[in-house]
Amino acid sequence: MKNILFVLALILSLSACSDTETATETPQQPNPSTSEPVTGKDQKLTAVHAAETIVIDGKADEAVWQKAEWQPLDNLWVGEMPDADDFQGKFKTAWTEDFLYVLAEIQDDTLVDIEPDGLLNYWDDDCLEIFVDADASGGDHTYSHNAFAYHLSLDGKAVDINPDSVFTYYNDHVKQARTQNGKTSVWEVAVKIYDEKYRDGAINAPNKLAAGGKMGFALAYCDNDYSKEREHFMGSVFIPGEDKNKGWIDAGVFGELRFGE
Ligand SMILES: [Ca+2]
Ligand SMILES: [Ca+2]
Ligand SMILES: [Ca+2]
Ligand SMILES: [Ca+2]
Repeated sequence: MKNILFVLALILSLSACSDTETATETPQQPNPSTSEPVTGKDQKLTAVHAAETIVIDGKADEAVWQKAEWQPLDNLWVGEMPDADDFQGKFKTAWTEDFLYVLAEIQDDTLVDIEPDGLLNYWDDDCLEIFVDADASGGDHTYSHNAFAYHLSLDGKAVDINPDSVFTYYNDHVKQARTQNGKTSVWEVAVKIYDEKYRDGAINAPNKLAAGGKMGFALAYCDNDYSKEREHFMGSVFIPGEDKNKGWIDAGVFGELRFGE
């Protein structure tokens, strides 16, 4: 009997030891070095409501632009990370009932417009790209109006792909002006917000925006200086995975933009 009790005591003691080891081997604290950057709709931005008229002239004279905060354009989507002389970008957003407004300040050492046809390889020219998903649905928008990806060219055009897979000017969706001082351009843009009900060639009414509402949104800049194809594509949101050039395909990678007070 003594032997049995001894064996039982030994088993209990070994079992306690084992539990202690397991507990110490399983850290409960998250490891900060493995945390991922904020991505997609986890990126929450707020556009400031503009009480006054915003004059689209490439000058941030309006009071709303003083109130709105700069957001960085610092996520690499294509190419190699540019140094500060090559590219730097930041932006602000505002809204009224009729428009989403974007103010972007871009520093780019060389401005190029090498594609003579504005509807061909337009992403290889320097251009600002505004992504909008009116209902924040996410999902594929490559050949639909589930979301829009407006490429704003240096000469003031706006291009996206229509549902028949044709590169198309949507100049009447966007009012834009760009001022330039040395290597710094300021783009001031008003975007009408259309949703998936938009029909090319028909008369379409843009959405009315309201406080508390939200949309999918991202901004990007295609920077080319000397190459046949663009050298870098820098975006406002982190896109996980190897292929980060997904904005023109998948509205699910956009951030979320709320219409604030
Ligand atoms: Ca202005
Ligand atoms: Ca550059
Ligand atoms: Ca949508
Ligand atoms: Ca450039």
